[in-house]
Amino acid sequence: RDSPAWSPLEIPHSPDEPFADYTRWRLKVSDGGRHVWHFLKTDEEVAAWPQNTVDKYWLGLPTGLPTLPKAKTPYEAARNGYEFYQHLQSEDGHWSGEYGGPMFLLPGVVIGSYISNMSFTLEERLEMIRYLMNKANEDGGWGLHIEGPSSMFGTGMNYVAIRLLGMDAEHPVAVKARARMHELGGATGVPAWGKFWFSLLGVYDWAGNNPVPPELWWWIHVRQVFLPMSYLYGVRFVMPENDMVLALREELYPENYYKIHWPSQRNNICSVDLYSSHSKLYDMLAEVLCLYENCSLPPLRKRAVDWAYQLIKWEDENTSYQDLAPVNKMFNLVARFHGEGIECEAWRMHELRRRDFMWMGPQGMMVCGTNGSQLWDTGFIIQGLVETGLATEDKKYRPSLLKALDWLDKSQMQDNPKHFEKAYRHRTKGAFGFSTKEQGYTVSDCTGEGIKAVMYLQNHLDFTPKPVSESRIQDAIDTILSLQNSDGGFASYELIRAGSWMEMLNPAEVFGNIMVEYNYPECTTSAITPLAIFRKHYPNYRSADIDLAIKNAVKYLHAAQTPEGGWIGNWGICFTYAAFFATESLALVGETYSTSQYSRKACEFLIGKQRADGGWGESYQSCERNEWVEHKDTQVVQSCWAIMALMYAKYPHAEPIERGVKMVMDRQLPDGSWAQEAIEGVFNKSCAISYPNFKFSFTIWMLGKVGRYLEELKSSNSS
Ligand code: LAN
Repeated sequence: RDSPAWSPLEIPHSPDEPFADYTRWRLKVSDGGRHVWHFLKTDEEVAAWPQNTVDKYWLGLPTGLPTLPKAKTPYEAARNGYEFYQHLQSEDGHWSGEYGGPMFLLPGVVIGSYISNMSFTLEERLEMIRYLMNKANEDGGWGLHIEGPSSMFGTGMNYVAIRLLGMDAEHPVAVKARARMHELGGATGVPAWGKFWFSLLGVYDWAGNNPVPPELWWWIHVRQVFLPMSYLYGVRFVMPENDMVLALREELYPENYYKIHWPSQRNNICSVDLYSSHSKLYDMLAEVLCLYENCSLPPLRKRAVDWAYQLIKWEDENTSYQDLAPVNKMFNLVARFHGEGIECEAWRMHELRRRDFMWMGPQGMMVCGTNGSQLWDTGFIIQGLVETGLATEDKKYRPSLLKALDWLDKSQMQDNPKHFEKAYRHRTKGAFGFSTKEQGYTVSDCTGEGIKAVMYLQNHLDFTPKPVSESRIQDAIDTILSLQNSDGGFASYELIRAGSWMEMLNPAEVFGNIMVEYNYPECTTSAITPLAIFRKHYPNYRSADIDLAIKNAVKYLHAAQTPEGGWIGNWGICFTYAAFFATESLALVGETYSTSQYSRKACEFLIGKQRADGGWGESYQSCERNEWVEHKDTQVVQSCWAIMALMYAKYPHAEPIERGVKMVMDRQLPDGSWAQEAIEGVFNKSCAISYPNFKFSFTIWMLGKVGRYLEELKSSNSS
């Protein structure tokens, strides 16, 4: 932070043109799908490492891919889609992609790096600044996510980030952001995680934070984030003061920093930011903990802090220093920096792996929600290709499928975590994670979609080898079964370990439903569909367990359906996403439009939301409010989910489906691709997150299936 690597930069006033030559960026893919963007400095390097289509596409440069003959049928449109999308497959067989959206991740990476004395390259700094300039709202501030209104969390955190990265305080973008921040009341009212980062940096006082209690049994993300927080809070870490820190103390607050009464800031949270306000219970607990903090027993505190440090180390080692997500990663880094300094393995590994989260997009460099969505994107397109028949139609796609199988083979975890039960981890033998094997966390639905893709490739195609043995497939099935909760549903990373009353202790203010695991319709479906496929191919393995698991899961889905006939989506937006999953589960047990009231209600719910242009469109606000909120525009991806849902439900009327299909086909571009529309995903009710590959996987999948569906419908209607 004292080196030239953090010195002030001259920043142009407009972010429209790249700050660092876009023809010099390359995505390096290694180690089972690891993503790192490199900027090539010399012409020799550029000549030796040409830019490929994957680089160009994600950078927003012209790909030069040909114009295709216009599709006349949905199937042709799907084929055109894959003609394009095959070029985005990485050489190791997976599909890579941007995974941005949240606006509190990049500041964590920047502030954490700054504190821990890590630097960025000049080009990374320039393009992160440019990204923030591009993502600033009209009013000068930033939101919780790229489509959200300016909030104190977004504005405060990104203001600090852009300043640390080298923007001058008098740059018009900084001036405008600062004005917005002061209008919002100034940084005293930043939500808890902002208070925490600012305290580490020395621009907020620890006394203005609610105590961070040591280990409580929470949703894994909250647990893993609060773990390093409790360590850092326990030792009251503050980085040494410097000019930047002094300047930020002036800039962040409309009032005099040195006169702020910190203890009364603990529960001061800007109203724009508030999604889940503190419960009385939480506020009371915080008061008690504050009293405890005044008289905490040094030996007890030391034991607690040492134990927290041990758990932090295990988390780092279990995940090759990528950790569960970039939030706990950057806190872990600061904790390790505090514990061991910079001349150590931990610092070096954290520095190296930080880059796995940094992604170059057309508007600059961002930080992704995880180290990528490799498995998730690969799983869906493979299922799409096999189910539609594109996989077998043309021999020319075979290499692409073989490469994907090879990647999936290498991505399955074959062992339990190195530090297992003592680190409170769930089993991982046979599991797939959301991104890469190295990241090392099982997710119920990722294991499901991953093993489904493997079985599709190995058991449904005749030209593929069988690298994933039967016993490895059984391991995956065992992992899935181990994740079912007693009421039949599936959560994300673990079993539900505590009651939802824990939500009363939610301290994060800007998110909802974060304290414990919940059952999710999406995860439940992704878990049971591979069980059903497995049962067909291997009827002798745990078949009674599988039957029961499916039966109980469907019971859970019945109970989770809303009175209107939808399901609330938790990871995608929103009702169309959840319907796509839930109707598939119902179909597994023979529940369709004509046989089941649940399925019929789901269809009627969806049909009721179809728009005049034939498509569907809902806003991310559906997830915040748990009720359907129309988007101003129709969305291709959501339309595909809705049509897929109608097909799973065997919806008997062709006309609405045909209109939806036409809308999706009309939006296909001449090269077979689709343009990026609104953000697709969500988490913790309030934060939207991008899944740009969905516009390929779900269009190709839906269009490739729907032609046959409509034909069958017509022939059965006429007979
Ligand atoms: C993800 C991304 C993938 C997502 C699905 C697989 C889609 C879902 O079906 C299960 C949950 C999971 C794995 C998931 C959980 C929460 C994540 C990791 C994220 C949404 C990506 C980013 C988010 C993470 C928590 C971001 C950091 C924020 C905190 C509140 C700690």
